[in-house]
Amino acid sequence: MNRITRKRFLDRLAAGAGAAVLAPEVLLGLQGSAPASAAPVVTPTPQQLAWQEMEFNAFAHFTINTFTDREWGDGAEDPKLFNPAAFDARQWVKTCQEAGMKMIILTAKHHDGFCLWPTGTSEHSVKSSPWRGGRGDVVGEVSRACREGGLKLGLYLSPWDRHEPCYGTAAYNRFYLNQLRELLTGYGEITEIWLDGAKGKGAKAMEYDFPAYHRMMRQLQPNAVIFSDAGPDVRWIGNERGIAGETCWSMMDRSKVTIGKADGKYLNRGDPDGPHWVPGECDVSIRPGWFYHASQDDRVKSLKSLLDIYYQSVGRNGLLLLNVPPDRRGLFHETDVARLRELRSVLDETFKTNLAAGKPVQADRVRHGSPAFGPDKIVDGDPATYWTADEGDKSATLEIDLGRAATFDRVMIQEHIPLGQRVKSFRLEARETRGWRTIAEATTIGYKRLLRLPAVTTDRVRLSILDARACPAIRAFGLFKASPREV
Ligand code: FUL
Repeated sequence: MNRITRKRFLDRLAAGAGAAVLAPEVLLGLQGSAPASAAPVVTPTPQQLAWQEMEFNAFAHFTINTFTDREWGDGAEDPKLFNPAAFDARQWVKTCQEAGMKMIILTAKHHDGFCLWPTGTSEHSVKSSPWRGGRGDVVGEVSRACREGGLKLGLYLSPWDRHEPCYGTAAYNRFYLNQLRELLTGYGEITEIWLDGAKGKGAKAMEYDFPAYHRMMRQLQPNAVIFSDAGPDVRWIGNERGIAGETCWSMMDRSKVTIGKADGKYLNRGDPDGPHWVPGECDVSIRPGWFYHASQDDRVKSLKSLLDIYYQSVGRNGLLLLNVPPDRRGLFHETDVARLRELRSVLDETFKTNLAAGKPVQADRVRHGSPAFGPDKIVDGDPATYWTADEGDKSATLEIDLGRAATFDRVMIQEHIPLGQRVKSFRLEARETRGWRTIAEATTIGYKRLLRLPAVTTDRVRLSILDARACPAIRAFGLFKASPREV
């Protein structure tokens, strides 16, 4: 999205989004030209929209475990073990930027309790390590590098803490809040706060005061989105393979989910009737483990595997949070860096040319017959405009005239989600000499749906919305030919 269009888009979102019921007129500033929508549509906040637009972010699992070769530390580790020899947050940021990622989420504290910043709440931190003579601050260096490099910063602060002696008592909630306060006041803007629900079997019982945690987050970082199994802003997708449901709704019923005891299937699909907008985040590691292990240097995910994940996360209405664990030097490993570069260049090549861009489009219905909602809006490259139908229309057909035969094998469709997620099912057809042939049928679209198809050569494509929760609103449509390097 170019800068001006994006700004216009975000301004409109800020003006119109977040309400429970929105008619298309509201967002286009055409109030009064038609009655307001009565559709019970749940919509995102501007923060949730900006979050979803990021599409692809990095997770960085880095702590004492990096030096003990473990996935879960038990909290008894000697802080002196933490000593990255060549720590360079700018190398992380540069790698992420080149990969097209927009944010790094750092494990400020994992389950072992070791803090990557010089906290005043505990001695179990970088302060007690030999790194930078005990004066180092990983959170500080990563936040500075992110700001310099134009990336957003998110923080993971594990509620489960295996080191802190007061864990299991009410005092731990105060301890956790103090840690949160340090992190949310000391490092500038925090865009996402990641609340992991994990806890080992047999661990001490602890009643986390999530409402108090959330209150502090809202107060100190009102623009941050809060992640957990149950949101409130963004939800776990229900597996650690980075894969969203084939059907994936951004809505859910938060009251049906308990953090740490989530029903993975429910989270994976979302809930079309859910009263809350809580889009899915697909977390997965580029290696088998979340933390770096030299023994896994030859098990970095293949390009094919990363592409499969991309199409099943970003391409299924999710955000991809790909973990890239820094090594003992404090750097992203060369193999991971090379793989990310490869992934970016293949995706760029695949999605460089939209064969449908600017082509004539016809629709069997247009809201009020108004050009403001015309079908050309789905191929105009402007994220702020969209085609939509009249109130009560649950199906529609749009036909794209490519002018001459073109070959594609990737399809991209986006709903205009400031108006909520509406489409329940759709079909794609291609015109061939003997008539129309169905080339794909699928369910939800949401923010973005990507389809991989066997190559199709045609001069006309038809998109039929078969069913929707309310009149469909489509922002963008694209046809692409995959890079030959996609395997
Ligand atoms: C899990 C944790 O137990 C893993 O160590 C990792 O942090 C993953 C992202 O979440 O719940």
